Amino acid sequence: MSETYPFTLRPLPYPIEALEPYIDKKTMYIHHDKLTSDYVDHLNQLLSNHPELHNMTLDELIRTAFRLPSSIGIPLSRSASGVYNHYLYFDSMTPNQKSQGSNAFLKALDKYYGSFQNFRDRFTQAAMSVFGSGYAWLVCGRRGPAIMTLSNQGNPIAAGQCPIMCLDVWEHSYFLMYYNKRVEYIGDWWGLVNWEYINERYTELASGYRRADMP
Ligand code: MN3
Repeated sequence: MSETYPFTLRPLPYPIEALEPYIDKKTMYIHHDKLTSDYVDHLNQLLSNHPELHNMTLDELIRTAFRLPSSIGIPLSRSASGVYNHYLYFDSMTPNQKSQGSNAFLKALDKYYGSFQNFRDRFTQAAMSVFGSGYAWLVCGRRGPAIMTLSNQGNPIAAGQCPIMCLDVWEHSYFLMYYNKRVEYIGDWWGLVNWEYINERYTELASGYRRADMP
């Protein structure tokens, strides 16, 4: 994403109730208008005393944070990733899912996972394996798409990877509707994935394999 300091909360790409009945309006309100907004506010607070970081985008901040003294680097990494991760999570969903179709991304999934179903099973297993809070990620590596998990607000950019999509499995993502049943939330989430957006991201990242400077 191209925004820099001072950051403002990016609106959802669909109406707040649009993902019902799978993700309810109240969950989206707390998740976007409250929690993600808090990450934006905290990031701005941290950056207010660091004018040397004011022209950096979120992914530049994530890449830079680990080189800074830990007193600023750790909270900066958490806040910048907290904003980035949520934007990508929200952008990766749509109330108007189109069929996966036949495109470069699906061909890559077939090549590396054998079939879309096998990819889906592996990604679901990864998301279920996150202990406590965190995310399952699909990243674009030199050899193609790869699944990884990170706890809390970890972001693959810090490890030199390019994120394609992510699934938030913090309990606040699903607890109001699904209680402790993460597997049911993940099952419904597959019906919300925005394959057009994911395919565009993958195609852009895979062509030239540049470091992520999106979304
Ligand atoms: Mn969250």
